This record gives sequence, structure tokens and C-alpha cells, in this order.
Amino acid sequence: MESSTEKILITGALGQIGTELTNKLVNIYGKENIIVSGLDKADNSQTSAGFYERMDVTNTELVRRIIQEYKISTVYHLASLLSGTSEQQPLFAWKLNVEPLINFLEMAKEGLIQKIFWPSSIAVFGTGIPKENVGQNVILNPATVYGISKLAGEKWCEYFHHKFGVDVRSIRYPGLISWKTPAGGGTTDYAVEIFYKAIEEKKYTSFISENTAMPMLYMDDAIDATLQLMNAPKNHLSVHSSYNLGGMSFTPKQLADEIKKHIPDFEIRYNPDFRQAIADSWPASIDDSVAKKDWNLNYTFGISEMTEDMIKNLRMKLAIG
Ligand code: AKB
Repeated sequence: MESSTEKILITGALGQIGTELTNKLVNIYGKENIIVSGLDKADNSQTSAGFYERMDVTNTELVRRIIQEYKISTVYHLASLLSGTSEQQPLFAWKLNVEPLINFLEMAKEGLIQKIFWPSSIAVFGTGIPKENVGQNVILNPATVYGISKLAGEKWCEYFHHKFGVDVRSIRYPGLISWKTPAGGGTTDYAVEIFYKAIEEKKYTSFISENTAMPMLYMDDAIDATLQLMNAPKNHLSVHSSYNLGGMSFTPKQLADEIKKHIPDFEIRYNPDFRQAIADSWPASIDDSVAKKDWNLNYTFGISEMTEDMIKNLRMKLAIG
């Protein structure tokens, strides 16, 4: 475990991963050591989650100033546009998903930061490879703007590691399912929306077709995996682009059947939109044996445990809210 003098900056801290990762990091390191940043709210105030800095990550000078001011040692750089939104704003997706990462890598090269975490995605794989059990080292041929930006980011991480010894660690997240903060703009997000609609309206129209399988991960497992990777001894790591993470794999129909075990009158319909083409270019399942070997990746939640936990927690949240 890192010492509590560690100073951590989290970008995209108000997003789906950011909110839950922030809580976990505050518990481990204390809120005085956590600086959360996002585009919203007031500047430089101390919140229950640590110091808050309103920060546009594309503003390289501002980011550098904050890194220096707080003497940041570790950055979790999560700010990103997801796959659906990236297709609608391709140039902005490139600017947001790639350029700030290079800025952080440069600062690590200069010795201003000691360690970086950056999320990649199963979107890097793309077309022309088998769909099942896709391995760590297959040909990467992304078919989406988001996938292109994530592949470029992976290559920058690898380059800065090999050339300058930068300690940057990354995971190719599958779809992430969680109840605390809604997801936004992703192709796998049907698997979050479906729970809200099942509880509130007992029906859902999926924008992904019935039998399209994608890899998914429950947020608790995603946070644990992220911290396991960040705490792994440097010399155990053999991948310096980004580690495959498989989690579980299911189709909208399989998820709906699982939900029906808790909400028997739930009904699902299918009306695929532009995100279906994105899903069609992604793997159905992932081989994550390299992460299991290098840093003991493991999971607690399968589809039934995840469904039960989502419904229990969302029912409470929606009843209160
Ligand atoms: C998305 O659907 O865009 C993301 C991802 C798999 O990276 N959840």
C-alpha cells in the first residue's frame, strides 16, 4: 500500500467511475490527500471527497499549475468521451481523449508526477478478429473514433514507458455497470439503463439487439481491479499499453431474463440504433489471463450477483430520490 503522504488527482471525478473511485481513494488515503476535478461547480473548495478543482483537462497550463500547486504524485486521469458521444463529436473526442493524456505523460517524464492511471477500453479491438475470448496481443483494428482514440492513447503510454520509464498503468475496461452514478454516452450503457427502467416502468427498449453479447464488469470489481493494478509491484507488469479485462459476458436477452427473476412482469423490446454497429465491431468476450497472472486479477460478481445487487441498491436509491 502507498504511504498516506501520496497526493492524488482524479480527473473526470464526477463521472461513473470517478465518483466511486474517489470514495475508495478517500477511505484509503484520507480526503486531505485527494484532489477531485471536473467541469462543474465551484473552484478550490474542500468537499466531502477532498479538495475540488474546477478544471478543463484540455487546458494544459491550468492542469500543470494544479499538479504543481498540490504536489500531485499520482493521477487517475478518467476524463473521456465514451463511444456513442465520440461518434457524434469526433474531433472533440480526439482532443479530449488523447491530448490531456500526453500532457500528463510529459509531466511524468519531467518528474512532476510519479504514477498515472488511464482507462482504455475493449473498443480498441475492432473488426477482423474472432469475437470470442479475445486475447491480449491480437491485431487492433478499431472501427470507431473512440476506439481509435483509445488505441492511440495506449501507444502513447507504451512509448513513454519504454522511452522515458514513465510509470503509467491502464486497463481495457469492458462495459461498466453501477447504480451510484449513471453512465453516459456509451454503447454498453443499455446494461445500466435497463435497471432504472425495469424498476421504474417494468419495461425497456434496448438500443442493442437481443443476441449481441458484450463483455461487462460490475463497478465494485472494476474499482478493486484498478487499485490492484495500481498497487502491483512495477516489476510484475508485462503490459505497458493496457491490460485486457473480461469480467462477464452477456446479451440484452440474457440480462432481461436475469432481471425477470426479480421483476417477473418486466418486458423488453429491441430497437437498435447507431450504437448497434459499434457493438458489432467489439468482442463478445475477452481473455484476461495476462492480468490474472501479472497482478492477480479476480472478480466477485457474475451476472446473477450483479443483477441482485443492482436491483436492491437502485430500489433504495430511487425510493429515496
Ligand atoms: C462504452 O460503451 O463506450 C464504454 C466502453 C466499453 O468503453 N462503456
